[in-house]
Amino acid sequence: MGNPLFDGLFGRHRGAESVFLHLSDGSMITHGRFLERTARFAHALTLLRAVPGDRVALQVEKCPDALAIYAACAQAGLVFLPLNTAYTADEVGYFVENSGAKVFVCEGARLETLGPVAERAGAVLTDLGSLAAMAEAQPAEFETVVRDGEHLAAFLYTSGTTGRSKGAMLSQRNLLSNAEVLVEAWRFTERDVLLHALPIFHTHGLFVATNITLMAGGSMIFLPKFDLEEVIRLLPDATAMMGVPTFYTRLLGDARFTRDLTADMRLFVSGSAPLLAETHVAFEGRTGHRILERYGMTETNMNTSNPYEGPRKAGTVGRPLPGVELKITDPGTGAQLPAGKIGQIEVRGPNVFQGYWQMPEKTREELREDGFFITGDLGRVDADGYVEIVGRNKDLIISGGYNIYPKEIEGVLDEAEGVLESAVIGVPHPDFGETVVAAIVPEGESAPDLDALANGLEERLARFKHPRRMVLVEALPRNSMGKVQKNVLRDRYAALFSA
Ligand code: MCA
Ligand code: AMP
Repeated sequence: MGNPLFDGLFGRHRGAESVFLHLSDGSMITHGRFLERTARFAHALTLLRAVPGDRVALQVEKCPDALAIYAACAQAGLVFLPLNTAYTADEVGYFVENSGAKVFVCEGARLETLGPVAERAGAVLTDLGSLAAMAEAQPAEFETVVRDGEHLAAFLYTSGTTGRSKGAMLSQRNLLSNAEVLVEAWRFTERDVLLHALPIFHTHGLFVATNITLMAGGSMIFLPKFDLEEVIRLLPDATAMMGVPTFYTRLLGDARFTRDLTADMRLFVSGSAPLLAETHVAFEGRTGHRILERYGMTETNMNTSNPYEGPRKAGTVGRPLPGVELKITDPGTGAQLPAGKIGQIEVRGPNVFQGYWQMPEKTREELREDGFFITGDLGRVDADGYVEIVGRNKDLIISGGYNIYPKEIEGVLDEAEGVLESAVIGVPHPDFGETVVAAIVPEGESAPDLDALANGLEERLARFKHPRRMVLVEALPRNSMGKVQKNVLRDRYAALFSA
């Protein structure tokens, strides 16, 4: 009995003197040092009385210690809960409380604001600086807590089309199986240098990018965020990059992004949002590289991928990964549809999560008894077995790779003074792919003050969720059943941000 996730990520490169992280200031951290840091944090969390199975929530800027805390959770059998740094205290409060987090790690500057949040939730609040200082004084080895594949390793919250966010419970086996498959599928080795510019509070930057690199014993150029100048400066030192489509359209917008600059790269991966076929084509024209597009979700990690060898088809997300079953079903009846027909995408495999934390009903709605998970995405499978995502059966906006649920924003707007009701939609945006527009129906004769309305969102919602435009309308378009016709609004405002 060991600890499958921890052993899988560190087993082959324990103590290695090879570099794991190249940091922007030119310094480096080896695999061996990273493992020591991990052990020290595992001790520190244990000193804070976190015991196996407890949740550890973390809302800090991207840094090596945040990764070490993730690894420490795996080693100490704790459940890691990373939170977007853009979330307001209101938003964070829900996650910490709902998860029953034992420890909550935040930035020093937010200690005061988050104090009441942690207190309400009954979590031990510490700032990263204090935790790091505590860790520093601990031994560099920690006796790895024994776990099996079914034990939980992480909670990631994902909003819903109705109601509050749900904590997707991911087991050790969910994370490990997907990393193993992807290392193989994308041919990662210890010679790889991954340019890492994604946030590490989501599946893409944490489980896909980091787990794969750790498992392969490779290294990452670890940037605090996507910064075009830095990415262009450092690309020649990298062999691979993972990004959301916005990364690639921004790169294409810069004349310095050329075939020469990317000559030593072997792989560009895109995901989290649809990559336009035209971006795929333009990218190949400019660099000679065909972006490898894959498809995943918080609840499932990665489901499908275009092949490493073989045709990477623009506008598709490739075939199901080894071990993953995928079928297209009728959204009404759940019956499987024949090849070529459009329907909802369902997936099953060792990658599929364990359900939503303390929400058995929500879990039953989306995770069938036979293990198939209803993704809420609409697609079809072509004659070669490639999956094409054609739309969503869920009211969701994906802006720059961040998921935004209209329902959540409408809830806040509808409570505001002077607003009778609202409808939030996503419209095409040249940089973010989609962006948020709110149609507002005033309550009385006089129109609400839109600036005041925008200010009112500040404390409630992370800024990336704020509508980029609010428009006043007399009434919302509705069908004969009284349901708001968002497609009518989307058509009406489709060109608001056209380049
Ligand atoms: C930042 N802002 C945004 C976004 N990001 N607004 C809308 N959508 C966004 N994605 C806002 C900020 O609130 C701020 O607003 C202003 O833009 C500038 O902020 P800054 O941080 O400088 O923005 P940026 O650096 O230009 O960020 C854009 C970005 C970033 C690089 C595209 O959003 C990013 O790294 N996205 C990746 C997200 C990701 O990892 N998704 C994976 C989810 P203001 O000026 O008003 O204050 S995992 C997933 O989906 C599944 C599992 C999968 O398949 O991978
Ligand atoms: P999240 O809930 O953040 O995990 O987002 C998952 C959703 O992102 C999926 O259900 C899809 O709608 C979308 N997504 C992820 N990868 C792709 C892709 N390559 N193309 C289109 N949509 C994608």
